[in-house]
Amino acid sequence: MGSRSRTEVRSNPAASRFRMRTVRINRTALTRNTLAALSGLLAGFAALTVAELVSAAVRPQASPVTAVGGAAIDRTPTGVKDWAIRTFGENDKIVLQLGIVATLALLAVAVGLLALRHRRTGSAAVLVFGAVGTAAAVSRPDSTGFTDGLPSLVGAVAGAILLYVLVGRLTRARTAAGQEEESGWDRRGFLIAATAAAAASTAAGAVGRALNGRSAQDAVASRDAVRLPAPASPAKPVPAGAQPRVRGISPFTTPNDDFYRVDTALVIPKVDANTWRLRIHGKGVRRDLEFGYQDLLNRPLIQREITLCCVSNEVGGPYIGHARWIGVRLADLLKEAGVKPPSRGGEADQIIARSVDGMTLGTPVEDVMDGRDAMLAVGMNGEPLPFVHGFPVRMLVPGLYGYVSACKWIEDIELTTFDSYDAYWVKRDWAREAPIKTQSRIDTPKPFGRPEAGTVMVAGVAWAQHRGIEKVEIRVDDGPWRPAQLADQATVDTWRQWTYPWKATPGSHTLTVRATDGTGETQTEKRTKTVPDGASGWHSVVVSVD
Ligand SMILES: Nc1nc2c(c(=O)[nH]1)N[C@H]1C(S)=C(S)[C@@H](COP(=O)(O)O)O[C@H]1N2
Ligand SMILES: [Mo]
Repeated sequence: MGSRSRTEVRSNPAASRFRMRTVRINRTALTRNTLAALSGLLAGFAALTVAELVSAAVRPQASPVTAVGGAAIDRTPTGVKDWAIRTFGENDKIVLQLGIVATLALLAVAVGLLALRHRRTGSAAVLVFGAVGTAAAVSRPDSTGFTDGLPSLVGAVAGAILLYVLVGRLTRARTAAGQEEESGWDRRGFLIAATAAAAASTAAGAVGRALNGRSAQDAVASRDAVRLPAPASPAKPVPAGAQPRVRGISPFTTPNDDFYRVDTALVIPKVDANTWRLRIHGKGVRRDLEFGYQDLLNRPLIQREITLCCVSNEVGGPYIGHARWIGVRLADLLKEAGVKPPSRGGEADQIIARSVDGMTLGTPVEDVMDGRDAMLAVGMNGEPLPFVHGFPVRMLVPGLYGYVSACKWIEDIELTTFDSYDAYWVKRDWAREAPIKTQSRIDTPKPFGRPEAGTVMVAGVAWAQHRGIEKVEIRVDDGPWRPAQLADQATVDTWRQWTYPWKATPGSHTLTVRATDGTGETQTEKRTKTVPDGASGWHSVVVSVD
């Protein structure tokens, strides 16, 4: 393309020789700094993509972004984590990952600029970051040992070498006196090395991604092959009257795709049901038990309507959902293992459920064995558990917040005591025991809605799992509390919909709701934060009637 001759065009008769030269040196310095920054980015990219490739040989979870991200989640102060869940909701992990990538990019640029000045120090810095990734990966709770450190380690070595080579092309052109010569650096060599590195990294990343994806395929195939047996104990049919026909009210059953998700998993665990095992062991266990997935399906299954709720749900918040679950009664398994509840002299008062990603959740043994339908669930709304909701098996205990009961991707049940072990969230300021608080929510009208004067259908949900809902009341502005109309209650473990036909008059109005549970206790007006054991207070909505 005749590029030589094109770059030789230099015609700026107005500029003095001197100025020409200063400008060119500055421009060269600028170019070299830019290319050094680019070298840093390329080295970072190479480190991550090589790590991705190596992680395919180890485990996908051992890749540095996942490991560092996981470590960051575990170290995030409870208040910040709770804020992130509330603010970003289901997107909190994407936000975190973008944050990590942006941080890494900034560091990479800094390391590139450093390397231009101190070539070895720059490469050493890459190795230091690699060491951080290695340490994070090896110390993850689900780490399988030192091999988990390999992706970060090998990636960092690749990145360090690449940075050394690239910056070498930029610094070659020093004269003996140490002066920089404008045309001296190895432009061609840099371009070739950089292009080759970018291409090789992209390829490594693509192959790594593909291989990591393949390891999930067995899990996907195992889920596709599941045929859930008919339950030995079917759920009581949900009465038709449980679902008022009001636009804007939450459906009684939450479709799986709309079901809220709260967990710490950056990569959703894809567990192969064919190799999955669950162990039950610990204090007061007379016979250790171990099951495979099919062993569970071969047992008598119970099917139950259960509403699940997160302790991070603020008053009026969205982290609640209802499904029809199918699974094995957990109390039966515990009895088979010889476990007795504390009230009957059992040694253990706490169950620690562990997931394949190292999460621990602590549940009172007493609650699981008091006759309620605590289960190891395998199905949700007629299908095998979706991966995000814990395939192949999760725990559920009606009446308890998810963080003390609903372990997804469960693989181990250990009987222990509350005195001797604190589970993951308990170490992070949340309460040891957390029954669900009585709550109610106005679904429609929406806050700041503009309904027309006349009869407006106010409607929503109320819940007090395992106690049931006895009454829901509505207050308009500072008026008296008036009973809402309750939909049929499916069971005490489910939420209950309600409606209230309101004669709306023009102007701004505040609608407030409160519920009374099956024990006759009315939900408290006192507002509390979600930490440590769930928000309390009344939900209100301000609307402007036209
Ligand atoms: N393995 C694992 N299980 C977990 C969690 C988690 O972070 N990891 N989060 C718990 C919390 S806080 C809640 S509220 C429920 C949410 O279940 P869902 O995502 O299926 O709605 O799962 C629980 N089980
Ligand atoms: Mo939760």
